[in-house]
Amino acid sequence: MMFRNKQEFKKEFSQRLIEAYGTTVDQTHPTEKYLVLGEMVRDYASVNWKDTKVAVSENQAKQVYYFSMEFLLGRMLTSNLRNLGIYDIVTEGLEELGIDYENLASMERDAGLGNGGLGRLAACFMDSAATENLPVNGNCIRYQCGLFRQRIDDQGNQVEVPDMWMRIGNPWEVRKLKHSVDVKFWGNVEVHGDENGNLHFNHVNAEHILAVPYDMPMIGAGTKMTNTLRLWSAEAADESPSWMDYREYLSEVNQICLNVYPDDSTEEGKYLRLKQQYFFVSAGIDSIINTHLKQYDTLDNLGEKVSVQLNDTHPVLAIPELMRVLMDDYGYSWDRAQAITMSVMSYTNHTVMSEALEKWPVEYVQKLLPRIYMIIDELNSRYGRFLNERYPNRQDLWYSTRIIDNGMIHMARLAVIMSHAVNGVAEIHTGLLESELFHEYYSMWPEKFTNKTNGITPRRWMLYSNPELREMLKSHIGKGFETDFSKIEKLMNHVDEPKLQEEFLRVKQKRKEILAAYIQRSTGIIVDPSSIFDSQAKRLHAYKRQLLNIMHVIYLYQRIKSDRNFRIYPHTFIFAAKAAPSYVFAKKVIKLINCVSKVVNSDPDVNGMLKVVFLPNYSVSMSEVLMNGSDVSEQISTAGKEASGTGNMKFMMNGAITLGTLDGATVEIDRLVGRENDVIFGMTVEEIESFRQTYRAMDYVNGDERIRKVLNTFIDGTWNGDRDDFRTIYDELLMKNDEYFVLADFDSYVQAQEQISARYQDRHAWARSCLINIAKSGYFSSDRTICQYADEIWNVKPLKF
Ligand code: KOT
Repeated sequence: MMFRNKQEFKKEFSQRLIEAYGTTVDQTHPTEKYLVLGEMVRDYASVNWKDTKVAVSENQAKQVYYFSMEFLLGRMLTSNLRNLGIYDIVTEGLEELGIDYENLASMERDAGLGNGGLGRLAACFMDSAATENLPVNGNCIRYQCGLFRQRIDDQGNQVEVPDMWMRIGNPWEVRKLKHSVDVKFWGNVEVHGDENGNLHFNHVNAEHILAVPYDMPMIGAGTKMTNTLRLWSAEAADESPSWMDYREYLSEVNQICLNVYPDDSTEEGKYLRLKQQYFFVSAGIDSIINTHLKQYDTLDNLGEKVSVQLNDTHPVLAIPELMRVLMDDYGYSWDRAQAITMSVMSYTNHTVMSEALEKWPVEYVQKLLPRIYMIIDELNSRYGRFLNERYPNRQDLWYSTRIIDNGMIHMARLAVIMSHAVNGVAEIHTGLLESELFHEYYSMWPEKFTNKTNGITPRRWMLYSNPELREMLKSHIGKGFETDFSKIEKLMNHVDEPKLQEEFLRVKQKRKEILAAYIQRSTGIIVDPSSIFDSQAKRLHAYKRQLLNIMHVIYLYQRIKSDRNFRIYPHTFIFAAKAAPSYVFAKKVIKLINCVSKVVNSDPDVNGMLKVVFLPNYSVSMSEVLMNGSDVSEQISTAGKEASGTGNMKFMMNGAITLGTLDGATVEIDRLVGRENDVIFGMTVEEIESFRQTYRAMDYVNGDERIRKVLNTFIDGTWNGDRDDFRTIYDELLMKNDEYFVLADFDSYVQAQEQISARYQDRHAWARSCLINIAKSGYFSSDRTICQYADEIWNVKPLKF
């Protein structure tokens, strides 16, 4: 039974606890209480979940499937309770039972099924789609361990430890054994011709793996819409392959869903990643087909009733897989199968970095997925014939755009050719796709390309995690913005009110105190909440230039040390970042930040002016405290490299000032808030392009004493007594000529930081800028983004029931 009020909740909760654990309520552990509460909430949502499925089917609504290797959900309890509108009943009920809700909520481990922005975007989209009544389902892997948990050792190194996020159980998922499907690897393909001259393909001697789905409800805010995130788990089939010892088979099966992005530096590791990709894609396509056939009994209308969004290239094998099913299992001709597939598929690109563009060696795909390879090869040949007909004198086009090139399968090329829509994730990024990365395709098919600037769910990222700000806004602009976030712009009418400015500063102070307490709990470092909290939180990557940030810190430290009269406004520099386990340079930068932190924080000469904090184990739930407790948002990537960024939006929505380059969505933030309300520095994309040929990092060392002094500390043992430890960083800047223009932008960055300090000291003007940032953040709600996908790519309408 569904509880309708506090009394019923208390009764059911206590009863369920006793029944589940056979002990008194008092004797149960907080993790047990969390689990039982989570299960109750899931069951509560199940009625809407059922109603959603019925409504979709009765209305013959088009369904969207968001295929993504990552879903960085974070914790779900608070978000689910609030979206369902039962947060007050539950938290008050618990209080009356003498149970602290926050303590219980903190038992939930983040579902860290991903590594960065791309995965968090997928999670924001699920929240927004349900809220906007759009039938959008997720498709991913049920990773037993997330990415990894990050520890920092005594020397400041990142150490990876297992992230056993499901140890206490996952109350949100429901195992759906009846929807299991069979996925085939290895083996070979037998071809038979029939009397009509048609070919039949039979995949034999394969390794069969059972894909079992676990469904999680994706609950809309203030609506009944409850979509499904389907996570696939690999289990052993009842037969092992004839050519494999059954124990070897079991261990192969267990590998598939073990963790996110397994190390791919070895051949074995590469096969495993390819296997993961095909595993969740094949299972996902199979289950789409089964659902569709149950309702329509034909696949002729698949293109009208199903859209698949490919979140970068990791799920692009869905394209040949759908072709395979249509042709081999349901007898469609090549041309029909291709037309249907193209009308179903669309592709989002998230990076222009060449090393991140996926390519698979032909022989890997041939061996692991023999039939899929045949289809890709045929697609490539047909693409060649198409080019020949349409551009007979353009051999060059073939060489630069073919799917199979130099023994490698280019997944992004396959995606662009075979999708009806291709999008980038911010205006500048989409522009670069059109003019650079995909320019040949763009000139052939300009209508395929669209921009969909990213967004973030305002619920998790502000309304639920920053109640102080939410209440302040409510009292000035009314409640409307909670359900229609574009209404937050009403705040523009109030930004000049000194009273509101002061109120905002108090709210920010409160959030900074909460962050300060978090910092002390997780690092032992005591920071001053009246100092400027300047944060850079994102994956560690050379192009994101955490190095530029820490070099500026070193520069400040050196000035303080060398000039007794030098004063700066007290500053706390906060970093949070995970580095890929095999990314040597990124790990060095983490170590450098930690070593600098140790030296600076313990130096009495610094006299309260400077603190450096590295927060270990960056995660969604950490961000919920970090972003709204910050004054300054560091978005300092080399222009042209950050596709969009979404952290920039989270900081902005909570009233932080962006200190950034004109890159990704920061360009759009800057345009919306105006140059008086952010601090922009550094070279633009155009400047970098024209400068690249002649750039000599060494000139900046010779020409700038500040840079010279900072760089020297990388080779003189300043930070930990070891002269060689940070030499790789030194070499990257000088021997390898500073690929990301850190030195070229250094002076401009120092000036930008000086502007921040100056502006911060005019408290009213600062608060006014923060309020304008909040007021203008409506555009960055993922509710807006998801509606644009629905209108402009998927052609799906909200489903009201
Ligand atoms: C990872 C591996 C291969 C290809 C792309 C990625 C990737 C890109 N992972 N995360 N991203 C980020 O995606 C975000 C959401 O669109 C962007 O805001 C951000 O700029 C990307 O770096």
